[in-house]
Amino acid sequence: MQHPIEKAILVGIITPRIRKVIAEEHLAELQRLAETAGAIVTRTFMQRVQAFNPATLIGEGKVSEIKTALEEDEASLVIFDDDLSGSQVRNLEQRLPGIKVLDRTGIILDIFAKHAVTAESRLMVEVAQLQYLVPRLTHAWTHLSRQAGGRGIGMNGPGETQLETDRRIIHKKIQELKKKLVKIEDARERQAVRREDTFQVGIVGYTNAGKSTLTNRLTSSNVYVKDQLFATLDSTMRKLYVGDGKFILLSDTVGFIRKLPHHLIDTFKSTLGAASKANCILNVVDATANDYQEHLEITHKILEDLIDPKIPRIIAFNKAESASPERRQELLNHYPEALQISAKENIGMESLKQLLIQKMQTWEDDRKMRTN
Ligand SMILES: Nc1nc2c(ncn2[C@@H]2O[C@H](COP(=O)(O)OP(=O)(O)OP(=O)(O)O)[C@@H](O)[C@H]2O)c(=O)[nH]1
Ligand SMILES: [Mg+2]
Repeated sequence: MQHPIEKAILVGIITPRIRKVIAEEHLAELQRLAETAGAIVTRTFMQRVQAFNPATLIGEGKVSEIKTALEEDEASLVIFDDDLSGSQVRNLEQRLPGIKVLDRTGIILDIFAKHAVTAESRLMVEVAQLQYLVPRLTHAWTHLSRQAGGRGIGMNGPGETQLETDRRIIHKKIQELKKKLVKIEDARERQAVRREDTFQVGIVGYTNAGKSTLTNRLTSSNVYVKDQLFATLDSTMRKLYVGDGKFILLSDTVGFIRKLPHHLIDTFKSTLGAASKANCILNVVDATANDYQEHLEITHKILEDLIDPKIPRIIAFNKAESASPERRQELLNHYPEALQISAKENIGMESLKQLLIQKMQTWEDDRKMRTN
């Protein structure tokens, strides 16, 4: 599912529930996703709707408008911020001949495929891609069986048989890949057992918040940092030395994003497992993001299923040096416990380190109490 550099038009939707500034933020994020995937965005469209059009998601008039824009810009790709069903993709592709129609999930999968490095994350991406494909195949199937119509209900057209075979092959492939993943995960589990004596901190948060930069800053390491979405896909563990030859293990993991597809979360659960094994969660939040509250909510929601609510959490607002004084005051008012730091400018690192050491000591004391 890799695409060469292509010109793309983006489409966002404002429903009555969504405020305009937030919708714009969502579309700006989609633009970053598209660019990270290698597309050049020529225009963005935003449509206000009361309800989604089941056939094409957006209204027919808007589809025609987009068609003209695609021709003018010589663009070959249209990307929707909202997820499209298989039949919506097909309907849109019919109305926009020669144009590739993608949605947010499709783009995220492309980026994941580009950024996966280890055998494990490659396998996970492959599973997620196949799962994404299955419902789309179903619709192609309906389409083909209809073409074979006129032969009476219950008479299988050739298309139907072919598609059923395709679906079976895909399901079988998914099962095989999952088996391979289980083996890798078992090995990971065995390693995890060995680490039980060490205090572990899971660094989590929205993509591009600065998790890897912070990991590097705290541990003087060289984790890949880039101003793009999903720079990190594979978890890495780094040691933060805290004196007396003791260390804390920091794990830097894949970032979150709104509308992260469910099957992707499920598939990536094992990488996030690094966070689920953690004795403390460090949630890094971009203090400069206008929708930082939504970032916090999304992170919270994803972690809900993964992490014991009793595990202590620290919120660190990163990029504080670039946040406005009003924003910093707002953060202070609403999150008095949270730290304001700058991983890039090396601000607040000592306080953060002390706080982590404090959490480690509490954890050690609890353990001693339990074993005595
Ligand atoms: N202004 C500012 N920029 C920062 C700070 N920390 C990180 N950045 C920048 O933010 C961008 C993303 O940083 P990363 O460390 O890759 O972010 P991440 O959370 O690991 O992102 P993913 O791995 O993509 O989820 C990079 O361009 C960093 O240089 C900071 O304290 N201030
Ligand atoms: Mg990273």
